[in-house]
Amino acid sequence: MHADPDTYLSAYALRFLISRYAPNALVDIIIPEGMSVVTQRLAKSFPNQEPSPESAGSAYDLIVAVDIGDTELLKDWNEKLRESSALKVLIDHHPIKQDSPYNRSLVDTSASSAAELVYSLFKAVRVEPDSETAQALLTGILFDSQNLAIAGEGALRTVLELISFGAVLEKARTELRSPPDYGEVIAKFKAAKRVKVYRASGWVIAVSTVGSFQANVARSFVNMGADIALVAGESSKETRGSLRASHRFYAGTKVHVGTDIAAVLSKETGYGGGHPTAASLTCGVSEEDLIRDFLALMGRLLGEPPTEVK
Ligand SMILES: [Mn+2]
Repeated sequence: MHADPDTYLSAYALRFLISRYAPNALVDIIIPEGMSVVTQRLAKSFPNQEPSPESAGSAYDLIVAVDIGDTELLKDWNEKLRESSALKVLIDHHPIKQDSPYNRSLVDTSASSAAELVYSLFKAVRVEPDSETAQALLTGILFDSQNLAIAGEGALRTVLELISFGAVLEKARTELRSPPDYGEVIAKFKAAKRVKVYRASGWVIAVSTVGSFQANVARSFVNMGADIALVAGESSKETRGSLRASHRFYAGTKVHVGTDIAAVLSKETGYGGGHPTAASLTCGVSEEDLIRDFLALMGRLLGEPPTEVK
């Protein structure tokens, strides 16, 4: 998993906090698996610095892990973290694992972002963020809270305080907006032109084919109102399929697109799996056969064979 904006900008603000608190400290931000595309763009406004050569390795006195979710995401740092004699602190809003290697932790799963937890540390040690750091934290909060749509009370209170330190809401929104990917736009329209819509037991099923961006296309069909969508694309050696379903579909049918569909359809000739409402698969049959098998499976799972809507 590449570092998302909440992860990176939380670390960015922590560097400021530690530097204020301990002005002689050398602080490195280490990103074990690199940055996501949107984080890379944000890092132009909020730059990282090369890790100091002195501290390459495990010579740190303090290691703070931020917004990691799962220690496996730390890759080779997993081992370094366990072996290090540093004080190890975890700041996260994901649930903590059992055998956690940390000495201290600030974990609050009700927080909608790690950035708001980092801000609570500023308050705890009475350090005021400068306007740039406040902007970084605000941007992290907006990213993880889907522009505040799923923000909790803590995030909303934090946003107002960050604004009082000079953060600008509109600037954060603008920075998070990605320019459209032309290839993706074309893939969506091509697939939309070829889409077939079925109904079974009241649910709306969309299927289509396109050579790339199958996952994005399937998601946009669900955004258009399909309850479940399969988008397939075949190359010379294999056929790939992406599945997306609405939360309402999962809640209403308990059909898990990863285990009940992707894994089942790919069992004989490939591999596949995923989450309850998002999954993908690779298999050895043609895209037409994959779609036919999918519709037959949907008929069994929903108790009624899908009928095409003309
Ligand atoms: Mn986060």
